[in-house]
Amino acid sequence: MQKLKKRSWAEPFKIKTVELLKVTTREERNRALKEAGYNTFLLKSEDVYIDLLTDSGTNAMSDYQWAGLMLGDEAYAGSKNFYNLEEKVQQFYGYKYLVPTHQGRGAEHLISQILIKPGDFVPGNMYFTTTRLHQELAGGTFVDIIIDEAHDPTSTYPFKGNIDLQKLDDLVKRVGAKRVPYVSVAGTVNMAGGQPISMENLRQVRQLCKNHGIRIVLDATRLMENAYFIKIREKGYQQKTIAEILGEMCSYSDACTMSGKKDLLVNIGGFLALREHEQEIFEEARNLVVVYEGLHTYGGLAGRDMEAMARGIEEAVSEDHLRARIGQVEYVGEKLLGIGIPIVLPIGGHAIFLDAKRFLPHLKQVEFPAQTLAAELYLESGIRSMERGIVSAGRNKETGDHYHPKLELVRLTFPRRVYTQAHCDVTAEAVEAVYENRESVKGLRMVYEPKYLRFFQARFEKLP
Ligand code: PM9
Repeated sequence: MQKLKKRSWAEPFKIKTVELLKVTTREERNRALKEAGYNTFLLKSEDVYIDLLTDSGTNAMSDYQWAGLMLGDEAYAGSKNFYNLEEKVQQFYGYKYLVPTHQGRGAEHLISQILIKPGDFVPGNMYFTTTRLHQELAGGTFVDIIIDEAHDPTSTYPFKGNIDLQKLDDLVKRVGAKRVPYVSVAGTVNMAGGQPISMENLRQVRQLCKNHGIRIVLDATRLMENAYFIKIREKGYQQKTIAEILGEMCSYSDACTMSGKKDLLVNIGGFLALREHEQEIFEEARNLVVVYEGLHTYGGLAGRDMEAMARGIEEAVSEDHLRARIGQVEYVGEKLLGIGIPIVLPIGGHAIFLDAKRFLPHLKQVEFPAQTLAAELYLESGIRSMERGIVSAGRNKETGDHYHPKLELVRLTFPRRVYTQAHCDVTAEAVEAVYENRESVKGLRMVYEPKYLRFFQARFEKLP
């Protein structure tokens, strides 16, 4: 008998309730896809079998979180759920001040409006769509200072979310520290493939910023997952708890923006949080939040949403949870690698990223290979994924030209605690089926392009 070598990850939960899925025919999917203009964001959810569009707001809440909903204190002001959330943010992230927002971009809006002046430069470890847009709307210019390895899908460097200190230093020398309001540091880096930043790098960035008097604003959306990667990959962290690693990461920042819809296991919610020395910025943020989101003790959320997020923090910081969450993504990634599918390496935290440039090498980038591949995967199987390439990158605001990102990817994003291993197997088989027919796949042309964040609503037609 063959001996089993590896101990498997497994979910540290059992299933209490289920949501039934609709299985569609190819003909129905073809019709749905045409109606959606070949944009998976425009598909109706009921026409989707396995929904790997995003891990944002699509997580399954626990019975503990659902119970928390019943404890929602829906007072207009001073809800007890706000104070509970504040306490959890202080305890696990170490930020004293909390400003709740309806989701991550609400927090990005506030911090961008407060800190960025027209003409400023905001360096970051690769752009994120909503983050960069808010920086630009405030008059700033985003500058990518991530290490070069992050733009190479074949590099197996374990911390591809790291910042290139030389690039940061060069920028500060070129434009002057006064025109750099903060460095925007994400962990993990979504557009690079869910890649982590190392603690060592973060510490060095902190030192450099300190020397220049520049703030660090963390995008803490998937920081728990980043902390897990540090624990398993970085020397000296194996014996630390996720909470300790998380706390240390945040200690190298001045503030964070958070989309609670990812790490924090909820369907809606976010916040801006600031360290003790940032009282002035906090006062401004809690003044501005009443204009755009809601009173400073709810920020666009119901009391029950804040309670679910507070309880989500407690569950998300569990190592067992993270091992299973990241283990599931790794399971799919290894399966795909085993059948020769080109994916971004190393396997990231929240998603598998198919490398559309290598998957469909006969398509030019302006024929939207990743958009095409996402559409083909849906047609084949009813599995919904997301383009993360030239469409997501948008246009240069000065020249009006498409950005041509090096990474042309399709993201298979795994909601937390939602899909089973059999769903993972079906997904890998569907990707394989598309891969086998890849040579016959034709590209797309864009026929409608909205002004902001075009990937959400753009429409396409098949090229003849
Ligand atoms: N991320 C995602 O699917 C949802 C919207 S974009 C398709 O990955 C980071 C790192 C994110 C993020 C959202 C936001 C914005 C900020 N930072 O969606 O506004 O991944 O809650 O957060 C999405 P909200």
